[in-house]
Amino acid sequence: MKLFDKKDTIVALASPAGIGALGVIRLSGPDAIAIAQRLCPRTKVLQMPSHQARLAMIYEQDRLVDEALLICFKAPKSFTMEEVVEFSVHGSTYILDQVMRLCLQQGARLAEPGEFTFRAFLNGRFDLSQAEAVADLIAADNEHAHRVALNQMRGGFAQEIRELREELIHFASMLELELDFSEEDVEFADRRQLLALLQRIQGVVERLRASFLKGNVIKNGVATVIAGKPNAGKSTLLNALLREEKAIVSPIAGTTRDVIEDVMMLGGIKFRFMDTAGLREATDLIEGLGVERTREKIKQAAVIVYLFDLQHTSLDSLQAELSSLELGDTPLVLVGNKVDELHDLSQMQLFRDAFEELLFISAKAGDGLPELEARLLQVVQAGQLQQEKLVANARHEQALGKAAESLLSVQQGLQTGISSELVAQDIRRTLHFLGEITGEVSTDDLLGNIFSKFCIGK
Ligand SMILES: Nc1nc2c(ncn2[C@@H]2O[C@H](COP(=O)(O)OP(=O)(O)O)[C@@H](O)[C@H]2O)c(=O)[nH]1
Ligand SMILES: [Mg+2]
Repeated sequence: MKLFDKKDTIVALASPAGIGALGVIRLSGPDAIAIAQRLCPRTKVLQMPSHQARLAMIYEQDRLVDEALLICFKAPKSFTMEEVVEFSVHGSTYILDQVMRLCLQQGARLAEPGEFTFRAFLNGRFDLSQAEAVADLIAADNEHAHRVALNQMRGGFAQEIRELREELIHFASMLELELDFSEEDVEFADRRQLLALLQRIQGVVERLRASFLKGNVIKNGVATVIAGKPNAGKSTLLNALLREEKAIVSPIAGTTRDVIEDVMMLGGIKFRFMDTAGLREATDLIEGLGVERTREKIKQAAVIVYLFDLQHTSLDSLQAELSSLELGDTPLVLVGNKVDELHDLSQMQLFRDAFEELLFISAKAGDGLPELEARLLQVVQAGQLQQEKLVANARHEQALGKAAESLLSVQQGLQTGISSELVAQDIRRTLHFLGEITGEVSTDDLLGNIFSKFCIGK
């Protein structure tokens, strides 16, 4: 994709489209203030001080278009570090269209998605990870997500990475200097210090990678799969948790064929609940595909809620079902359903003895749901989500993963005494991946990809 032209003055609606009490139109670029002056010929816009609001009449020739509030932000003290103008106008779609049209007529062009933030990045207002946090901040729909995004926008872990990267650059150049003097067998780069630095970086990278689990949970929700045999009551449970009739409930086994999904806040944390097709030998093609999907979802889940019908399940078959799930490390919350129908107390005791952590609920009557919710919060360690500097962005996590790999080869290289040339190469790779996070290393593709996901006006 072609990257945005920086010499243009761009304009966009900064508030949501549609009718509102007010609408904000934002201009940025070398001609922003001049264009505002042409829209408001009776106001001395060019003489206005920066950062002060002023009432200004917008005219098209002699026709008054609107009474607006005007603020000029003079470069470099603006979001984009360019000349910026904001008009607050009355929020009718007609007025917004008119003012936009006038700005275009006077020489501005429509901003591309993310172009304001892109300019802020190019002009050095913040690094790439901070620019990405702007998008996260706007999308944040809960307290935790808001805090993580705000933190990241204000610098987050990027500063730490930048500093470590600087130190590493220093060593890389020392090593490369050695190569120039290779005849003379000198060592400019102290190997012991280099190893210590590498270990320090490795520690930071690993800590940040580990935080992604939490960061991702905060941003995208805890992927919680409700699994079990047909008729266990999975759809009933989903509906009860969401407090709405989302999934079809029926006594006919195999009713749910696709994965039904919705989000819900529990204790300030977003959970993505997924109701799935019951696990059994499918009786037709569509159900078979549904069961296949269930198995996929189980693999991707952060938590599995495994539900079974207390009355119609024997201990042996339950144990067999659980081992066939192949859960690995994924936490499991085991739930016996239809406790309202269970009158055989010895049966209950049997299950209780076999599974210490077993919860008894009635999805239909709503019994035991608060306990289930509390258990879910406990499993995701809600308390630990308070940590401030988290990696919440999948791109950052990937770059960290690659950095970790190359760091390992540098360390191995040093220990096995391979040539400085190869070590220097691996260090350059590490520098590259760390730099990708902050944007010190970037390609047009990468930038285009990131900023095109923003919406227009950001
Ligand atoms: N008695 C009783 N019946 C339930 C309970 N939960 C679900 N059911 C019934 O079990 C049948 C299957 O429920 P459904 O949610 O469709 O199960 P799914 O196949 O696992 O999604 C329906 O007739 C539900 O009304 C419960 O807690 N108690
Ligand atoms: Mg169902």
